[in-house]
Amino acid sequence: MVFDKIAFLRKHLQYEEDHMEYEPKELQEMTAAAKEVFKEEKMLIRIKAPIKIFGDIHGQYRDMHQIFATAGRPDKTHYLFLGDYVDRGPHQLETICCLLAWKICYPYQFHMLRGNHETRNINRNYGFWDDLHQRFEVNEAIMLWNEFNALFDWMPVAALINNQILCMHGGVGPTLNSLDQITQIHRPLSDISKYPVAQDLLWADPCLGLSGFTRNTLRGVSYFFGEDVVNDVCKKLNLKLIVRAHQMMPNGHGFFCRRKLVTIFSAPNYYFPDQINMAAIMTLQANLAAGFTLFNPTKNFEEGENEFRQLFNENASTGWGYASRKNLKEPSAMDASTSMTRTC
Ligand SMILES: [Mn+2]
Repeated sequence: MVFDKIAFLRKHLQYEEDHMEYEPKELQEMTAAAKEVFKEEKMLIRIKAPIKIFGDIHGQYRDMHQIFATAGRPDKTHYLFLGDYVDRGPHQLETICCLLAWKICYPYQFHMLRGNHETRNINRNYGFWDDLHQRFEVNEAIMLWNEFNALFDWMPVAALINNQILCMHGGVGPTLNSLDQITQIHRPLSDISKYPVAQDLLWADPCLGLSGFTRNTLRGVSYFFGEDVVNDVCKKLNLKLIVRAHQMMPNGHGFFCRRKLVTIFSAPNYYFPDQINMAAIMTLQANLAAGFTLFNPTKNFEEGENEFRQLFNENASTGWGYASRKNLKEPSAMDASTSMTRTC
């Protein structure tokens, strides 16, 4: 039987439904179809603006749909995703299935890069395996986990927008000297540690106050890189900007190196219950003018209501609404510094 991609996509358009039932066979067929689509692409995909860019999603299915509802459905809008679809969040299988459904149906306007969580060592231990294991018989779970990871081995690791903006999940390492090096990475890429260029694209982090590279002690693999590295890489590869994800940002995005590098993070209220963070996506217009849209978490409606009540009560007592604005968290691009490091 031929995989019915339209029916599979339709299943994921019911936004209010965040738990989906899947047959192992349909997931096997879906991953096989998705793998064929990725095989048609290069390790470095070359795409054009206008485009909207997502950072990490990590199984936050409802939040992802909330962003689509505002930013535009993927059949009407060009998207680039910077990886980390699975692990940690509440609806990992739904998230990766929904994204792959869009990818299969709209391969030329829906672009997905690989994140460090789309690797076996990581998604065995940080949630995706457990999600599969809880839903399926163990033999089916093993088969599906292997199929998904075999598919991840074919995902591209970088994107170049209008020949000027390089996008990846993590960052850059000391062995990256040309874009051809990325294109020449052999696939399927099952052991990322054998390819330093790929490993750094998936794992590296920027670091304030650093010159050059140092071992990435936060991750245990790859490097931290300084602002001088961003300037050098942009010059060497003829780039205007580097766009990456991989680190939680309080306001969903953060600049580094005088806006030559930007971090995007699209999972609001991510993982750390002590800290509320917004999600952001980046919009690049055809002329490469950049903008950011910030999103509150979908699950925080009650907190918003409480804040409103508090504001209203204070208004009633003082008579002036603006006096209480000090209590509201104002989004600001400048305080979303990459010195804020969280592993993602
Ligand atoms: Mn990551």
